[in-house]
Amino acid sequence: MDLIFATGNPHKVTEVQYLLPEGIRIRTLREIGIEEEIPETGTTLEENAILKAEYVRQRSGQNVFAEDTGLEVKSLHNAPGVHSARYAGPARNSRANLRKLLRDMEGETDRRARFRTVIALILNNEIHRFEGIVNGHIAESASGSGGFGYDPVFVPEGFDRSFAELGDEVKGRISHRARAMKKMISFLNTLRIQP
Ligand code: ITT
Repeated sequence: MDLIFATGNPHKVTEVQYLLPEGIRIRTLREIGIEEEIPETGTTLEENAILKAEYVRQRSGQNVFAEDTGLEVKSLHNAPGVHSARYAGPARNSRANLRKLLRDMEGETDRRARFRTVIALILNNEIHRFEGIVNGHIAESASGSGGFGYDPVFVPEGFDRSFAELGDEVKGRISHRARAMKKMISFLNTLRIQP
């Protein structure tokens, strides 16, 4: 099965490739000639995931999925959430976002947070949604060089190191994205065994 993954983020592509079983092949936006940035004007992760998938579905006419991810910090009333990419401003600079987050959390003792991913899959014109969540907390400072985005400050539950320190194998097993992807893959597998 061929699916387009509607993302402009190469880190997401790498993580998703790692999780895919043999029978599912993804094609990237670059491969199908979509280079522009897709507008993300929704107010929820779900809306943005659907917007991205719809945009590419309309231009390609093919089956497609997109995902939107947010970091939800309890003491910040679930910010940055849907605004995670632009937390420190429109430049979408990951380092600046991370610095702002650590500043906003200075002196805060409740550091509970979660990553949440919503996938929107458009298959034969029908939309299907899959959610993945990983709970954890925000470290006092950044550490590690793996992953991307907020990974250097996010410590998943059951571990004492950040996603950026834990590396691909752990992230591929327990992350928000891995959990949402596993749900989508199970769904696709149920379609394949139907007569
Ligand atoms: P799309 O083209 O798929 O929209 P994006 O990078 O804009 O790519 P999002 O809007 O979903 O993706 O990302 C929101 C922000 O959250 C962005 O700043 C990312 O760096 C960050 N982020 C997303 N997934 C992450 C992960 O697994 N670990 C750490 N940070 C992540």
